[in-house]
Amino acid sequence: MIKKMLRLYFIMGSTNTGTADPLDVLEAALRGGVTCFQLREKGPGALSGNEKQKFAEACKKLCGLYNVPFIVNDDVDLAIAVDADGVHIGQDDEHAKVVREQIGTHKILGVSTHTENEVKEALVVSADYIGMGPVYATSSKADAKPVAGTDMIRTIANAYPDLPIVGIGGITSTNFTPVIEAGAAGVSVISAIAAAGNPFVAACDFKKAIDSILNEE
Ligand code: TZP
Ligand code: MG
Repeated sequence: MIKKMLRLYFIMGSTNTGTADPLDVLEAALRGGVTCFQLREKGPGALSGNEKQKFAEACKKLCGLYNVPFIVNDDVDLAIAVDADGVHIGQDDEHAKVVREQIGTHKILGVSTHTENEVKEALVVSADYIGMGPVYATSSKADAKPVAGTDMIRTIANAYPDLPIVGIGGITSTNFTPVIEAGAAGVSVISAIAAAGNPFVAACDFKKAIDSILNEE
């Protein structure tokens, strides 16, 4: 189930969509077939407080209409307040063990990892999936780690064949194949959809391409 959810994992905040309305972009992405959504509200101009919560509620509602899981990045309190389907955290956020205790076992927990040790720690707290990257260069994350390619994804996928892995960082509909071939269950993208001229077409084309590689609908 989780592996299928990771297939085309769209990440967005209100500052990632240029002049387009972020809720319109999210709706277009959902219509186009994204399989999971993460609200990642950060950086200059990001919403906070009540505005952020209202935006999260609107995103969650849209995701619900398309039966797509709604995940919140970093902000565990917000995830609990809006009853999100899950939380995604990085290595610099609250420790995964604490987050798992806060959200319980019914919400999805995703953890960004870069080394085998980080993966092992994520497994101890029963992370439902791990993110790995940046696979390629990205301009969507100011403090992104050096480009990692697909080697670590391959290593981890071989060592833990059942672990759902999603690749991230600079991934597009024309360069994602090596990520899937390395053993990732899917790819997560910000700009390939959020900054596309037509996010609906971008999501549709991307989804078709991934489904054709994974040989199922
Ligand atoms: N973590 C590693 S790279 C990245 C995050 C959140 C940004 C991915 O954005 P894009 O536009 O798909 O490269
Ligand atoms: Mg984080």
